[in-house]
Amino acid sequence: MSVQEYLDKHMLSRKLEDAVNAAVRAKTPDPVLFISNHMKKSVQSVITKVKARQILDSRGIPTVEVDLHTNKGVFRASVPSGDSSGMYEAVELRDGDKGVYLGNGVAKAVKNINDKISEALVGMDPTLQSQIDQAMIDLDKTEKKGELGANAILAVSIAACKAGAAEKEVPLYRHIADLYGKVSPMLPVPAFTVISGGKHAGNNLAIQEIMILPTGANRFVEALQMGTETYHHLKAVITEKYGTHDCNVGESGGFAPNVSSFREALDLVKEAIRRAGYTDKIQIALDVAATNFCIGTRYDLDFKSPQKSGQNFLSAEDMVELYRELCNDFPIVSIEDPFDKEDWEHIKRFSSTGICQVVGDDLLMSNVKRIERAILEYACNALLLKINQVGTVTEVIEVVKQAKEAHWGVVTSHRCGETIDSFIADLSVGLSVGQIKAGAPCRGERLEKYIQLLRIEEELGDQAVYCGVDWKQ
Ligand code: 2PG
Ligand code: MG
Repeated sequence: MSVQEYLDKHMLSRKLEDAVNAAVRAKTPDPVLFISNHMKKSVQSVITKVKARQILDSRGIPTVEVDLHTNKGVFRASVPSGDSSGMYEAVELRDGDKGVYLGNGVAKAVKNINDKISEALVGMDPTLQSQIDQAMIDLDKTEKKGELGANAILAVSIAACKAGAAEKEVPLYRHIADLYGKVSPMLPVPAFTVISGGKHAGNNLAIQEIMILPTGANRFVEALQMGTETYHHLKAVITEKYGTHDCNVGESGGFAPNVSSFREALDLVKEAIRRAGYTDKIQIALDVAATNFCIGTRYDLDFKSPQKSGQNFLSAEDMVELYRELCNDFPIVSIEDPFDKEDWEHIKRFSSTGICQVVGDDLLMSNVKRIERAILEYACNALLLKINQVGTVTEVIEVVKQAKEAHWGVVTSHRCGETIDSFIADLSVGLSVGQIKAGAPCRGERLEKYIQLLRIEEELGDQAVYCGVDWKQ
């Protein structure tokens, strides 16, 4: 090919001339940079390669990280993983070879990305999120993404979403809002985990998480300050009462004092809020994760204490009464998984009291059919959204729509095994969900989400709206 033929084939003379003219019109002080950006924009972005690797989550358990390459850049994402898992959620593919990472390796999921998914997506436009997600769903062919692994699919889906935002030159939350079909991003109220128990900590407390919600803040930056100050006051309260060894923390950073009852733990939190000066401005949420200590139809609140386990059971009726009393004595506004995940009868009964927001996590497993049933039966009134139980960004958006159409609250959630990916922060702003729980205001993998929310608030400036008292959205 001659030089002239090459120039003609790529219409280089015309494109260069256009770029030069644009630079002159803009009177830019740096024309070379302007021209190079102008030329770059005129090229459509396509996925050129998807490369995955096995990394570790915050618990030291393998998970998937992916680099999605386009002709314009490299976009990275990783997926979290949790303790609770069930038959209705998307399948997390693990190798099962007990000799390697105790069976938790994700080499198969990584290989699926590097071979099959990469091949299927090369050449696609990263702004077309639903087409990318559908291509992976089609390739997988199973109902719960068990062939390729939801951990493989979600990592790629998030990375593509980041690439799509970059191609549009908009912040990630804005791109997500566009995908959802709405335009008013809002900063969610954070639910900071301050006390950990259940499967997340080695103390005797049955309940998994006690969280604080700075609903009385005016801005997210203020909410972060209020939550963090209270967290530190709580450390002092625990130290005074039990000594420093009870300030060890659980998997998502909440303190794990060796308290023996819900009430004892809540008293500590109430006192910390008082000392911080935020009574009436900070409210409390619980994740009971009651499935973990439901034996038959009864609840063993001492399930982690070898001497007492199996001796003191509460019936579901007793649990309803307990919640009623606690909501009366403490500023509790939300309770997640108050009963076993199959105890539809009592969660319905409890929700009908209207005492507080009732969040379905293990109950729903972010599964469309379970959510549908819960909506029809008025079983709960908020969704705990765990994106790795869903598997693609497009389906996550659909699930949020489903919950919002039923006028439910939505809580975007971290998992106990987290990475430093802050995608859920942008997701919660872009979808205006109103609530996010991402652990304590400490530990890098938790903070990354909260700090991303700070950055977003700063970037939105005067346009930033913090949900605050409207946290239920
Ligand atoms: C939960 C989550 C997050 P896990 O139950 O809400 O705290 O825990 O990731 O262990 O399922
Ligand atoms: Mg939960």
